[in-house]
Amino acid sequence: MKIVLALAPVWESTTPPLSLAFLKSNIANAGFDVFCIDFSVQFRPIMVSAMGDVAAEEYIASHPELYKNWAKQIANQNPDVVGFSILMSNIKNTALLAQAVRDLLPNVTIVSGGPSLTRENMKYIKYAFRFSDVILEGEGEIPFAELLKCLSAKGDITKLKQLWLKDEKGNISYTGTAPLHPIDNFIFPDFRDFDPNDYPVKNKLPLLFSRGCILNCNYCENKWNHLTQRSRSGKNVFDELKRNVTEYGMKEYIFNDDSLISSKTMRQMEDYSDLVLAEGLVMPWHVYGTRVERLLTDQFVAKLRKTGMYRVSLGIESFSSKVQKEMGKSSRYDDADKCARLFGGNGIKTETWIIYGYPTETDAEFFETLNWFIKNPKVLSHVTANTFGPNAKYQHDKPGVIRYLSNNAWNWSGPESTLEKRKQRFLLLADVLEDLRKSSQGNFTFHIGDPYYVKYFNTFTRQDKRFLLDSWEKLEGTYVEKNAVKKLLLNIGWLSDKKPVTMIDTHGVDETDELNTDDNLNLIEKHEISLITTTTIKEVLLDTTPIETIIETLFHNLSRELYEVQGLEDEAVNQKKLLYRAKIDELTHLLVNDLEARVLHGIIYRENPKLIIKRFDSSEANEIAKDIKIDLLPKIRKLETELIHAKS
Ligand code: B12
Ligand code: SF4
Repeated sequence: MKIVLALAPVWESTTPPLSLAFLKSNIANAGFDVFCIDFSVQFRPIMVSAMGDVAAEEYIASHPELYKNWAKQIANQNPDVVGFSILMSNIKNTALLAQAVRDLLPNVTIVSGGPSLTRENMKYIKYAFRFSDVILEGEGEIPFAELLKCLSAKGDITKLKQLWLKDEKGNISYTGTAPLHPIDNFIFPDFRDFDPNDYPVKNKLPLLFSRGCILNCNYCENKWNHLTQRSRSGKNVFDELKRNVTEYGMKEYIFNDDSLISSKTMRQMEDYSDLVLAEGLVMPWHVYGTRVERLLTDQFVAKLRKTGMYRVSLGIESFSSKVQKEMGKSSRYDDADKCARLFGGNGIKTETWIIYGYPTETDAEFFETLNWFIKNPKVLSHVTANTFGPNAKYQHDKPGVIRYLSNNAWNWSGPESTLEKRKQRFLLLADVLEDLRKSSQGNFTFHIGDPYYVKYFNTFTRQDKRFLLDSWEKLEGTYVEKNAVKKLLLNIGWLSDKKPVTMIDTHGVDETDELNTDDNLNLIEKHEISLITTTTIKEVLLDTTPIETIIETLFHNLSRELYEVQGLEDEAVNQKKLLYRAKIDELTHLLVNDLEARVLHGIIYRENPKLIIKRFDSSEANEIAKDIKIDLLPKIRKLETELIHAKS
């Protein structure tokens, strides 16, 4: 049986992907012929110009030649099974690619896996079933091999564990969890299918010392993927290092661990370091992330430095003990301060992540973090600062603490964190980081994202600030416009003011909302939500724009949005969409061309909201008008006068 494993963009492929490499070696070991393709690295040169995930998604969706070409690369291998590795940032592109693969290979079995596909993220699992036959939850090395064996023997896969399956009626069920395997038992990752020349640093490879983390911070999905931290033995990691040097000519590496250093790994890391030093396999290495660990000693860090460690990324997040505690961290101010100094003091470039605007972070607590930066200008070499985003994990662990004020990802409020406060804190933090950068003579850099998710800034000059403030103003304007549209929709009877109304912005919003197109369509049909992005209808409330223009813009956008929220839905959804579009066209036509209907939809609704039950049929509305004895003529005259007045 032939298997192709693929990773679709967008994923910043700074090294070959460990997920595919681990899966390949372990299923090949079970007797299968496997080939890996990293499409995200093929897309890398384009991604840079396409600027990030959303833009990249739009780019790929509008360039079918791209994903059709990727599908051909898969089909050329003539696989029986294709395995896709799914992340939040590539799920939509994977959907396009998978459909193109199915077009070429109708009998292929598609299996999906990856860190997004856990039961807490059912939206992703449902979405992935649009293109997958089987979904595997959790670590794949052993269960994927078992699944392939079962498929090739035409066995009963419902007996296997860790699988999500969909029956003929569309019901989704899980076959159950299985115990985790010791990582030392896995075959070392196989990178032979990846061309080192495709990656930014040619002889750099990823290594993994452990999986998972001992903590359970309330905004981190780590716990949904791994129960706790499991370490490999130092000897096992060292053997892989040696193999990488001899077989791949590796000259640099990164530990891709979630949180490298902890009570679960320190002893093993000592063993590893002793072996590295004894055998002289010293080379530059750095770490994707590690939390603040109280057990750290100067001696331990100095030893790591000797083995080649040159950079560390610390998950400090806040220098306020109270905020750290609320987040679920075990560290406090003193630990964070000590940890940063230990690495910095040993000549290791020390970077940290910072979160501003945590829901309960008070001004005073924010200033504790800010003041640490002001008082310690020389300890860190880099800071990545992000506004807090109340993700699925946070809302699961801390229900009811924050409230979304609209469907815009940035528009939420917590007990101590309002958008206004986040804006102020961003500006203060960005100014301080910019001062540090300027005075550091090249020894300090930063990467800070604003609370509206406009952009990441590596500088914060006057020009950057002006650009940002302008962007914020525009966004706030759009928000006002959207509220105006909402009112217009209410007036024409499209929405009911009895039900909660949510506006969905299909770009740049929490992707999970966007994914569930079926639910969105149902909600729209029940008039609970509206799907709108940008319109220029600020004047609606002021009645200064001709109603025709407003309606045309509005419905044009509405139908376009519905059309664009695509992916590869099944036939039923497509039919529904077509039907819905037809209804919109019908309504647009009525409202634009039929003055009477417009009056009925607009004015009658205002006068007697309860009576407008059906909005698509002007004759029925006429009946209603007769029933309640409304004399239409004066209303029409009034509207005409308004229109003439507006036009003049
Ligand atoms: C290293 C890393 C990076 C590096 C990548 C370097 C590189 N090229 O290797 C860098 C710094 C670039 C990075 C960036 C980002 N990352 Co990152 N990253 C990681 C990290 C720590 C390790 C990835 C890894 O190597 N894992 C080891 C492999 C073996 O594990 P795995 O991928 O989960 O695969 C296993 C299973 O999931 C399963 N599986 C996976 N695929 C498949 C496929 C099939 C068919 C099957 C059956 C099974 C299966 O089997 C595998 C083996 O057991 C993970 C966290 C983690 N521990 O996974 C986050 C993680 C992948 N990153 C994450 C995020 C959010 C990001 C960023 C968006 C962060 C940001 N805000 O900028 C960016 C992405 C930017 C972009 N657009 O690409 C999230 C993804 C969330 C999600 N649900 O999709 C993760 C999970 C961290 C987290 N918990 O939030 N990241
Ligand atoms: S310490 Fe880091 S990796 Fe561990 S749970 Fe917290 S945020 Fe996640």
